[in-house]
Order: sequence, then structure tokens, then C-alpha cells
Amino acid sequence: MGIVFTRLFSSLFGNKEARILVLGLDNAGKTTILYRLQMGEVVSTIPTIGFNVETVQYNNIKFQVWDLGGQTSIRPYWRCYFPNTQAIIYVVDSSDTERLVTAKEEFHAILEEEELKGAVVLIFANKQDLPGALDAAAVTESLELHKIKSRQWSIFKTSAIKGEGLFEGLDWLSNTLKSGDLENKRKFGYDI
Ligand SMILES: Nc1nc2c(ncn2[C@@H]2O[C@H](COP(=O)(O)OP(=O)(O)OP(=O)(O)O)[C@@H](O)[C@H]2O)c(=O)[nH]1
Ligand SMILES: [Mg+2]
Repeated sequence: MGIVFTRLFSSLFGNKEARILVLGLDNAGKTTILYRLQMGEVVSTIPTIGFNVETVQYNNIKFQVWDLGGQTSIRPYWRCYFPNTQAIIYVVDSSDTERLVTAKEEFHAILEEEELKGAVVLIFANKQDLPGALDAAAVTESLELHKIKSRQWSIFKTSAIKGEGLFEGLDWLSNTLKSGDLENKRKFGYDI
């Protein structure tokens, strides 16, 4: 009863929370993006060993954003964070064309994960400010995004350094998560 009431109350006042994982190869710009979103600033980063977690309030959603280290030796630990995840933000260094194949393989491995099958996916084609950065269409092709089945996804061009594209992506994410809730409400009478 208490939980149902809290859910109804939350949905009435739009006080939703969402757990988001930020994944991608090392050096893609994940930590820079996290702090750009949270503080509106470019922070100087060092490679993440483990994770950073921050809350970002946007569009009536409290995003709990987990930024995980992307180095090869750390990637196997990503799965420890998978349960209860509503969305993945997958960050790609669009100028690192040599590692796009690896980025694609890691991306599709994530999509195969049972625990993430309900998660919506937002792709950031980051570092658009760098010369030679691939545009969204080329990153879409490189990551073989057309192979994604039964899942909501979208790709945005971003520059974490310039602060471009990030909130457009969060807009898409919040709208997508809210419309998912509406569907649940229609089906079950309240958010699940
Ligand atoms: N030019 C440019 N550089 C960026 C951008 N985003 C991040 N960087 C730089 O890329 C480097 C790596 O950024 P991080 O945010 O630490 O990368 P990460 O994905 O968190 O890396 P790991 O923690 O090792 O997984 C830093 O020097 C950032 O300043 C961008 O949009 N444009
Ligand atoms: Mg990092």
C-alpha cells in the first residue's frame, strides 16, 4: 500500500528517478560528460578506475548517473552494475576510428545482456569538435545500430568539451522514459 501510494504520489508530481549507466571505451569522454551534465563545467579527468556516481536533476527526473571506467581490464566489471538499470548512455569517441570496431563489439555485447534487456539506449557520438570526427550517420553505421531489435534507442552528436548535444540527448531520454511509464500506467494502472 505504502509503495503504491509513493508511486502514485511520485507520478502525480513528476518526481521520477532513473538509474543510468554511462558505458564506452576508455578515453571516450564518459567522465567529462558526467560532470558537464552535473556541474555544467569541463573538469580535468584521469582514467576512471572503478566508477563515479552523481545525481543529475533534469525534466522532472532525478537521474542517478553511474560513470564506469572503460579500460579493457575494467570492462568485465561493468556487469556488476547492470541490475535495475533503466537506460544506458553509450559514449563513442567519434574521432577514434581505429577503435570503432572494438566499440561496436562492446556495444553489442551489452545489448545481449539479459539484465539490460529493458534498458533504453542513448548513444553519444562524442568529440565532434575534433577534426576527422565521424558524423552521426557514420557512427550509426560503424556501430551497426540498425541491428538493434525491440529496444528504443537514439544517437546524438556531442562535444563534452563544448557542451553541445548532451542535454538534447537527456531530453530524448527523459521523454522516452516518461512515455514508457505512460504505457505501464495504461497497462497496470500505475508505474512499475
Ligand atoms: N576534444 C574533445 N575532447 C574530449 C571530449 N570529451 C572528452 N574529451 C577528452 O578526452 C579525454 C578522456 O576523457 P574522459 O572523460 O576521462 O574519458 P572516459 O571515457 O571517462 O575514460 P575512462 O575513465 O578511462 O573510461 C580527456 O582528455 C577529455 O578532456 C570532447 O567532446 N572533445
Ligand atoms: Mg572516466
